[in-house]
Amino acid sequence: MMKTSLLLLCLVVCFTQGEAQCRDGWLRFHDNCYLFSRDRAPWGDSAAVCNAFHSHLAIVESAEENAFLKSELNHLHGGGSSAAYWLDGTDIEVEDIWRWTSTGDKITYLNWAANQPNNGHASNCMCLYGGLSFNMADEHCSTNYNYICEMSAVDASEVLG
Ligand SMILES: [Ca+2]
Ligand SMILES: [Ca+2]
Repeated sequence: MMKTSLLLLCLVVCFTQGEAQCRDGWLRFHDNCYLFSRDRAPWGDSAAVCNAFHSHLAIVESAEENAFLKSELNHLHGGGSSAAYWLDGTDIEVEDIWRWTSTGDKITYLNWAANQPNNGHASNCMCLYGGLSFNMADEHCSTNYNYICEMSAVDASEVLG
């Protein structure tokens, strides 16, 4: 009887962990969940909102992930949008050395739009820029833009639980 209960408990717990889910409103891509904001805020405030959701501004680590984000943004906005979405990248520490804020890692995958980054010390925050086909651009951190939050689906499930 005891063994049966433990087995049932394991079935429930193990199944739940295997089926890590995103929260309502978040989109799944591989092992991560993404929130595309409807509101606009400066880069720092955007990061704070993501942190409040136990997430961080999106970290783009591969061409595949970049393609997913671009595809969703084009779906949301259609072509020719002037919207822009903050990412986690910054060169605020050392000009032209871009790092992901949440990890401190130097950025290895970069998909800058043509002629970007182009604003030097004036622009130290990274976004996906609609006017440039949602490729990466450096922008003034104080600009009010949309933002993308990202968290692992496993973390999302734990927060849900
Ligand atoms: Ca800069
Ligand atoms: Ca720029």
